[in-house]
Amino acid sequence: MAKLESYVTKAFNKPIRECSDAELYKAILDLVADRSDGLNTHHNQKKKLYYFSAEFLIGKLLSNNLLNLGIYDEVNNELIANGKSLMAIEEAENEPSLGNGGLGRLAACFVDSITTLGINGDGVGLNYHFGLFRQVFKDNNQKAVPDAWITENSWLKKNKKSYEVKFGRFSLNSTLYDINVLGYKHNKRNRLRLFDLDSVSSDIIEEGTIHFDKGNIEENLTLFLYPDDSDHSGELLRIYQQYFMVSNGAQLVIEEAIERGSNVHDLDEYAVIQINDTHPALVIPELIRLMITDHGIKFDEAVGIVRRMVAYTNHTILAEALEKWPMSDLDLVCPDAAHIIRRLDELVQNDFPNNNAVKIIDEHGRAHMANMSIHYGYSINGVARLHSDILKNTELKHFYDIYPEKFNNKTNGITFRRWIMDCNPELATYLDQLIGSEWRTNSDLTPLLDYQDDISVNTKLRAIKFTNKQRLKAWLDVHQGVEIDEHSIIDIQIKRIHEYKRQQMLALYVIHKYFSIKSGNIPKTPITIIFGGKAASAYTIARDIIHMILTLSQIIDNDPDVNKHLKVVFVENYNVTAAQYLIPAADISEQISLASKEASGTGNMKFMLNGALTLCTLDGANVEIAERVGRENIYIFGKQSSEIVDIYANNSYNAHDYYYRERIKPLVDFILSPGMLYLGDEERLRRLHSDISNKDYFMALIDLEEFIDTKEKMYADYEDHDRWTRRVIKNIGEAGYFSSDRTINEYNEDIWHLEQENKAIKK
Ligand code: 26V
Repeated sequence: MAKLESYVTKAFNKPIRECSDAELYKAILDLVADRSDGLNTHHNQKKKLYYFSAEFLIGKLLSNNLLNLGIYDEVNNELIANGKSLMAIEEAENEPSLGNGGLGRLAACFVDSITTLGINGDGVGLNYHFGLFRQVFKDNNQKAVPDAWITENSWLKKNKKSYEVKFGRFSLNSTLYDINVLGYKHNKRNRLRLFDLDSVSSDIIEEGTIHFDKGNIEENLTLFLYPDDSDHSGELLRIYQQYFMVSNGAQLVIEEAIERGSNVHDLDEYAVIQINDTHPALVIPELIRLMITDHGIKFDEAVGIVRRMVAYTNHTILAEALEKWPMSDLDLVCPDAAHIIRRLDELVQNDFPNNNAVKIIDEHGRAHMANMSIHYGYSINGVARLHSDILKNTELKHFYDIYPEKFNNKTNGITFRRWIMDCNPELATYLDQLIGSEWRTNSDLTPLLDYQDDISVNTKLRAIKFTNKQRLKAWLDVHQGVEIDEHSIIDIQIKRIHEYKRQQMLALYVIHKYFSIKSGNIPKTPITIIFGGKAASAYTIARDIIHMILTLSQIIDNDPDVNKHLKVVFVENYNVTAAQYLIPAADISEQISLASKEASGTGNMKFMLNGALTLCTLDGANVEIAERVGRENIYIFGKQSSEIVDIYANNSYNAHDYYYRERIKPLVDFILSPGMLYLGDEERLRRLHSDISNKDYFMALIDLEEFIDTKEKMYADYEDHDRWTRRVIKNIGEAGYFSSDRTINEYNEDIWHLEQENKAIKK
């Protein structure tokens, strides 16, 4: 039956082949909306999960929704029969700009898995009109411009619900938008609940920038995700956003619980809230406030209820990301919640007198959101085993000493729907042929391990990789006007730009390789090194790193001795869509953070699943990947996390000890070479050179020599194609553990304890 055709006829009254891609996008949107409305929510279940998160980096939804509804092939075939392509149509869809990095993408994988496993659970967040920002490159620099992703035809559906949020000096009424979340071949749906304000206005944004009047809360509240908080008005705006999110969310939780039969005294039997890092931590005092003022519950009872219904996930140990809000700011934005925070702190001080490390409000009058979340939540988890151990033994040791039972680990995962079925259809189909399609529901890829020595499988996997390289090449050409060699080794580092992730270390390797090729060592196979990622606008050194890499890439492009053998690409505006092209094409996955600093990483899992080999430090989930694939199937270098923790504790790192080494100094000094200074911005390059050679807080130089040697070995090993592909097979075969279905199953068993209709995962 021509399913799409009827929607096309209804909307445009013409045949499919005469429609534009934008029109077809609209028609498919209608089709999916109808199908989704036919699915019911879990209205018959008593308890519900609310995943509170400042970010949901969901990516484009068109093909993913078709896939999850099980009608992808049907619609695709109908389009093909009419000379149309789903891939082209998806170009008409803007990627929602509701997230920033790993934490946001994890939240998106989680809502997919929660729904697929048949758990009653919604995501709660904000509807940012212009997202984080769109990254454009100009004069080898990052420029941040508003990302106007919301169009007339989008997945957002206006909901009638609205709540009043009382700030200190004024009140605002919210608007709620929902986005349906469809699980894989499951007959129930959940929703993303995104709060917004009708009064928000783009008119206050300075043309072509992301600057605006930060004091005008009514008009700016949901304009951007993480607006610059380097001044006081910016910091206040962040708190306004957070309080707006949680006050709406808490009112929604209570209202829905009452609808399901709660008398609020038993709220914890009806709802569980997972707070994704500390951005939503204010939900704790807000729930208590609402129970007291709207439902006549006494403070002590309300505290008890909250203590049984809130759980907290920590995603980083970086000090800069541990939120501490001045009480004076909280008094201004949300005085009633601030008052409750003071009472919560008093309770802590009574229970743990003279234990300064666990106070909520410190001696400077700042409220520590993580501390509050640990005291008043019933669970605290890290996101990979190493990270959870560091929390227990180092960063949060004082809390572990008093609440050992609250601490647990939930190693991250990724949804296989998006990260193989959708982005790598050739590989997914080939896996079906080889091992049957059960992996699509149980994430078990171990049957593939039987084929490690099968030459035909080897050959086919390489052919699939080549197809994916061709697809990436075409996409880069269209989107950035960059040409890559589809026969080259594709070596990728994609993630937010941060010194601890050490993009600068990979850039120093590029300089090494440039010298090496200049001196006549021609690589057997050409090499393409691809970077992608945004730098926070106020993070100067991160922007310097982008500038250095773009300038370096230009030098290499301009050098006829080198440009046939080495190419460096910085993908503009890296996002989920870009990742879906990049990851399936990769041979080498760069996971090179300073050990102890990357809580988990999830890109590492996506690359592994798509048949890249990992080059990594023993950090985050790399440790667990290495354990599963075995040391012979992964490339590990660099200092161990325990060594790094000691070096920080003893303050014993001196960049000069490394900078002056014979192999290192020429590489770092190339940043200030005449060629670089000629093409680049002297101020940026000098600042970066000085930072790396004198300070290097995140120790790029400490592991540089080992990194270079390991990379050289890796490129040499690539030449033995059969052996390389054997190891690729081992990596894909062991990736099943990193399915977010496994992660969510663990959250549910250990923390949420909700009904779960679908247990189809293999442990
Ligand atoms: C903190 C801040 C503070 C300053 C303003 C903006 C901002 C934005 C986000 C954050 C929290 C960042 C935490 C985060 O994204 N962690 C990442 O979480 C991933 C999922 O668990 C994990 O794989 C990554 O290793 C970890 O860096």
